Amino acid sequence: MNRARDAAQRIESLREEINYHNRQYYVFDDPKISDAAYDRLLRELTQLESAYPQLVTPDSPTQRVGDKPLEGFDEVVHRLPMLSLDNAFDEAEMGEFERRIRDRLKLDGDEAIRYLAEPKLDGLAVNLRYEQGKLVQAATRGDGSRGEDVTSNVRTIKAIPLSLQGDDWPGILEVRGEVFMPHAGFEALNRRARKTGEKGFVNPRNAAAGSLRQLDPRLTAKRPLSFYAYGLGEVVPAPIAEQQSASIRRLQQWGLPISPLHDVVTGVDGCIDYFQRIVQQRDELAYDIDGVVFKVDELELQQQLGFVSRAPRWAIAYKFPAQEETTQVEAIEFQVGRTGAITPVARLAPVFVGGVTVSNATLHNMDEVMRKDVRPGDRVIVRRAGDVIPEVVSVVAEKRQAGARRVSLPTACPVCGSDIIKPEGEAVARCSGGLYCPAQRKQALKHFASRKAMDIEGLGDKLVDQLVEQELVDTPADLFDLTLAQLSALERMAEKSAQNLLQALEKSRSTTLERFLFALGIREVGEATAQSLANQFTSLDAIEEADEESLQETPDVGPIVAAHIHTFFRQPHNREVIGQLLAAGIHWPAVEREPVEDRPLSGKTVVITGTLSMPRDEIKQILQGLGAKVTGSVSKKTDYLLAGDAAGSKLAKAEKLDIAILDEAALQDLLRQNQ
Ligand code: 9MJ
Repeated sequence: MNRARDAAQRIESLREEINYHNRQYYVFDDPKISDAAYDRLLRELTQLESAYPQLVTPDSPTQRVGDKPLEGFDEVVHRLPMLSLDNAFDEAEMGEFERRIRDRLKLDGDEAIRYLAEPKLDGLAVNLRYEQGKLVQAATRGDGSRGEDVTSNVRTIKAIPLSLQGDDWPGILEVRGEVFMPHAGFEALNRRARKTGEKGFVNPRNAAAGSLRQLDPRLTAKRPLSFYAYGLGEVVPAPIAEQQSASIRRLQQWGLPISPLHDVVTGVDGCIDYFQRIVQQRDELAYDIDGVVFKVDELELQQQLGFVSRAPRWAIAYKFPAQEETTQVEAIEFQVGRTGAITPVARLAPVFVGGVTVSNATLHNMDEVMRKDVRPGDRVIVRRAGDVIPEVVSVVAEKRQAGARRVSLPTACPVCGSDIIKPEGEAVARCSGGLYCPAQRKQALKHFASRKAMDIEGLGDKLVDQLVEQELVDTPADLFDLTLAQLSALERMAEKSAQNLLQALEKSRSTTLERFLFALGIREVGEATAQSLANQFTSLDAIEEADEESLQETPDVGPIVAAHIHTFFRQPHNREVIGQLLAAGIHWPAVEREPVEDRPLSGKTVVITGTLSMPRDEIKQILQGLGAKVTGSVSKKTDYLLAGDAAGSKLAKAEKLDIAILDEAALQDLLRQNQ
């Protein structure tokens, strides 16, 4: 008897603890324990509940694993319609939105309107019904009046509380929000799908929709879905607050996650300012958003404004330019990169996507062309997100014309005719022509001249193309033999520009060892590796002569990279070009660094995120000066995350992995201590 009582107590406290950690993770974005420790708690609870099945309750955290499969979804009639949002696509349309509101409310000139602002998630809208604090029903939006009952599936989403926190919630509370799939989960899901030969999902939105409309909740339980609340349906007794902002904050107190990026802004200027801020952060967010939503904050004013057809007059979605569009593939061609990698590229009927006109999209490699089965003439979905290269997402299969033929990998390089080699098990095919291939030569020269390499200002892509095509330049060393007469004779090259270029070449002669190493374009030797090599060996001679074993003593240089470096320096041609470059006067100061171990961040890997007071490149140099290796993404190997303002997914990941977070003040302290 006593034992049962102890079990009941322990079960209760485990549930509280698990729910607390769920809230810390999903609602406050501030996890307090590791995934492993969380799993241990859940396991203990599961074991106790199976020993005492009479103590299982529907809102226990163990009850999220998924019920039995359904035959189909029941229909749910929404007690209050689920509205959609009007859109604005530019500042003028935002201005009109505010004008309409002011006119309708008969506001005079100086009364400012306050708006709740939040990112617009690209997921699936749901209505969650809590009765007496317990989740009793979850429904999709459907047509706004009727949706589908997806309660069993929604119960598996850990971000959604099965019972509300506290005791001051209304007896009936309908919460509206968006179910979405964060990028990391989406990528993992697609990786798994590919491994088992399944198709995977086109984008996180489709993955979220597919997961929620899955008839077997046990499968939904395995899908990494999340949720943010942004509104209310039926509430009895109402109201719970006077402002939209206060309502969602109350939802947060009751354990529902809301967007941490929400804010209250004033007037259309405040809206535009907020929009710009979110645009800046967009690429760093852990999930897709397709715009920003503004809602008149005073609920009293919302009442007065009401709604037209299916959209409230008091809200608007200021949308980003579409990131996905459909267009036609006119041809599939093969490009040759710096290291000879052959990349299939889709030539497209021009289409406006992600804010620019796109007429080429990468297909990455032949495996990808086969997997997506893209053929000339197909209609395809093209995606351009942020600064990323546009890519073909998928083919619109229904629109394929009869007779559309697959392309195959050419056997000879389209530029130089050398054999194309695709090693067994590798996705990438390469032209075997090396620097004999003009395409590789051009790319090698472009890389050599680029900002982070030799930084030869004015030596752009078009100019390199001309120089190679007119056979004025074969190797990087030839650049330094160019004369004013040769340059001035080129197309679109005034004498002044020619002089400027010669000056830029002159300036670039004085460089650093790490830039020079990076500029050589050795496979797999990026900026960070070049820096490590320079630190480790301090002279070019030492690197040239190093065997693979000693190369591998360099931080982050493994056997593959070591082999690439070693092979590079064994090629007589490469040694010759290096000799010519040095003869042309390229030089750098002696690398005299303190022994690696002595600097404050020696051996430490640092990732930078968020907005800082200096350009990233400068901060990177400072960190490297302190001995750190600076990398792009957070992993278990990261020692510190330097987080500026509005840090997003990297910060969340670092916190999850228990990685030490530095702010800019901490960096300044380190610098002061080491002056
Ligand atoms: C999204 N999708 O993030 C609304 N939404 O409000 C936000 N959608 C909405 N609000 C009223 N943040 C209807 C839809």
